[in-house]
This record gives sequence, C-alpha cells and structure tokens, in this order.
Amino acid sequence: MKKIFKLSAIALTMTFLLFSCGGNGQKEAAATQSATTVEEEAVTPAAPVLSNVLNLEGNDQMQYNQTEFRIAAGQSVTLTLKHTGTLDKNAMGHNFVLLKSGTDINAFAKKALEAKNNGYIPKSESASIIAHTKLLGGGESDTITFSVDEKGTYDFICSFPGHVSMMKGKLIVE
Ligand SMILES: [Cu+2]
Repeated sequence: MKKIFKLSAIALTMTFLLFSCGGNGQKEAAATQSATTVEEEAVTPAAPVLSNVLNLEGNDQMQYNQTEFRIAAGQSVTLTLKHTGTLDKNAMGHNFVLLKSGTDINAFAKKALEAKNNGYIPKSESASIIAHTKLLGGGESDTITFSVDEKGTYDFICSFPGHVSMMKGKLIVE
C-alpha cells in the first residue's frame, strides 16, 4: 500500500478509483496504466526506479545484487546494506561507499587499503565521500540515511581490498 501512495498524481487518481470500485477487471486496467513503476519496483531489481528506500546486498561471491539505483535530488534516502553470506568481515567484508562526482574509484580504493582500522574508509579521502556504511561480515547489515542535492551519476563501491573491480555501481540522481 505504501508504495502505491507514493506514485504520481495521475497514478494516485487511478489507484483511488481502483480502491473505490474494487472490480478485478478495473484492477488490471489500473495497474497497467498507473505504473509499471509499482510492478518493477516489487519484482524486477534489474529495472531501477526512483526510490527513497534502497536495499543492497553483498554476498560471499564478492557481488552486489544491484548495480544501479535512482533517487530524487535533495530527497532523504535510506539505504540498507545486508551481507547475505557467512564469511567473516576480515575475509569477505563489504561496505557501501558513495563517492562524489569526479572521484577516481581505483585511486580511492587504493587509499582505502591503508584504512583497515577504519573499516577501509580512508580518512584522508573524506572529502570524496558522500555517505558510507560500516564494514559488514556475513549476516550483518547496516542502514544509513543520506541525500544528494546535485543531479548526476555517482559511483558507489565496496572499498574492501580487491573488491572494487567487482563490487561497484551507479547511483543516478534525477
Ligand atoms: Cu566487498
């Protein structure tokens, strides 16, 4: 329900009609017209839609389950990173580090190597970081809240040693 009410004005009207009438035929019609948005958000992680609740997973195969998110500029966003594996954070640690535009992700990851004691978040590069989670081991999760004011495409990476080549993605701010 919550998701439905977040839709645009048009969709909201359609949804309202749907709930007022309750017919099954109308339900399908309304669903088709009102937004693929709802369906995609619920079922297809590969097709990102604007959202302010982001869920990201990292696994024991050194992979994120998502490589693209879309958010609205200036809107507060909550991101939860969950490590779905079982390996210890010293062997297969994962984090989410969102970087400012223009940051060289490989150079950043290189700096991160020196920051083991700080969850591989290099203090010397704090000016390049928009937001980050803590470093997680298997079964752990962390939730952060942030917002990005400027529209654009931003890189996010896992800064655990060696992970940036596989664990990276784009956050698109619209
Ligand atoms: Cu990682």
